[in-house]
Amino acid sequence: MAADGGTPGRVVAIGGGLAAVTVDGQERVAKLAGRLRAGGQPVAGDDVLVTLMSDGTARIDEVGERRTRLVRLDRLGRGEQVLVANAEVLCVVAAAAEPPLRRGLIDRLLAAAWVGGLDGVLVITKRDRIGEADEAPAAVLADYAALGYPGILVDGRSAEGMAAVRDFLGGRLAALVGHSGVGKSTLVNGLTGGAQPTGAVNEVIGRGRHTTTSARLIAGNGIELLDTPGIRGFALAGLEARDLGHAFPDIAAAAAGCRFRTCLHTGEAGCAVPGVVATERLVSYRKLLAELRGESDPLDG
Ligand SMILES: Nc1nc2c(ncn2[C@@H]2O[C@H](COP(=O)(O)OP(=O)(O)OP(=O)(O)O)[C@@H](O)[C@H]2O)c(=O)[nH]1
Ligand SMILES: [Mg+2]
Ligand SMILES: [Zn+2]
Repeated sequence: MAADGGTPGRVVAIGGGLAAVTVDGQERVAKLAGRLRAGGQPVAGDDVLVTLMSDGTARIDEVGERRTRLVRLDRLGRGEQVLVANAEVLCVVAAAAEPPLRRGLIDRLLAAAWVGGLDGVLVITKRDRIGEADEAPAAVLADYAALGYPGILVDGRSAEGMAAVRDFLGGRLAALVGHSGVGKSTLVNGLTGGAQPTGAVNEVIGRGRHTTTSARLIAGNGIELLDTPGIRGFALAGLEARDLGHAFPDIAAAAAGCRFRTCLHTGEAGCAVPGVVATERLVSYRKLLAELRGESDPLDG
């Protein structure tokens, strides 16, 4: 029974067919209206319209238009899966050590940021785990900064590292994304003051797990962040193979020199990209291109 109608709210987490939503600064468990269950389900970060029920719960009736979205191919490889909505920044988190830093996932996620309209940035954690002489993470940061993706290297468990990330994000809503164990939740908890999940969130996504299992919007200390579960594989979605070059700023710039406007930079005559674009970036691009063209399976590695 509806006690109210059309109240604006925000999705904090989704799980088990339910949502935790903030309405007027209060978290509530919400059901999804029937037509939303069929498709177009809300995700963490979504603006929604809810009906408040007399028993203190709510029902989500409408999902607002998304300003940005982080989207990937779903696990069956059939459709798109939106992970979070309305983040301004995609903060790719990688560790300097444990797990080892790999560029492939970084390139993938930065391409997904382009697809979804987010600014891409990079945070490398576990600075304390490498020696002063290890320049590899700094070199990675310099490479991406040159492409227009700023980044920092921090010890995410130190007050200094936390303050650096806070300044770096500058009050923008960031979604933290990366492999499991890189320190996303450590940063989110540290920055927001370690706010414990409310009853509503616990009811929706379950309590007491160390590893993050669902995306979650967390607010505290005057900052809001989207924490996400560790990513194993991330298959790009939401773009055509012919547009992939636009998702790589270095390739997009170099492509102006290609003989053919339709050049896909896979060995065509007169291609200007090899030699200009870093080999590792080209490898990432070609791997993604093969996946988007259905020549390799994005979900088996
Ligand atoms: N030495 C060191 N350890 C860190 C740092 N940041 C995080 N850790 C540790 O790394 C482990 C994993 O951290 P989490 O924050 O849970 O990692 P996560 O990215 O949220 O992992 P998932 O939720 O599984 O995706 C924890 O034991 C943290 O204490 C860091 O900068 N330095
Ligand atoms: Mg986590
Ligand atoms: Zn080319």
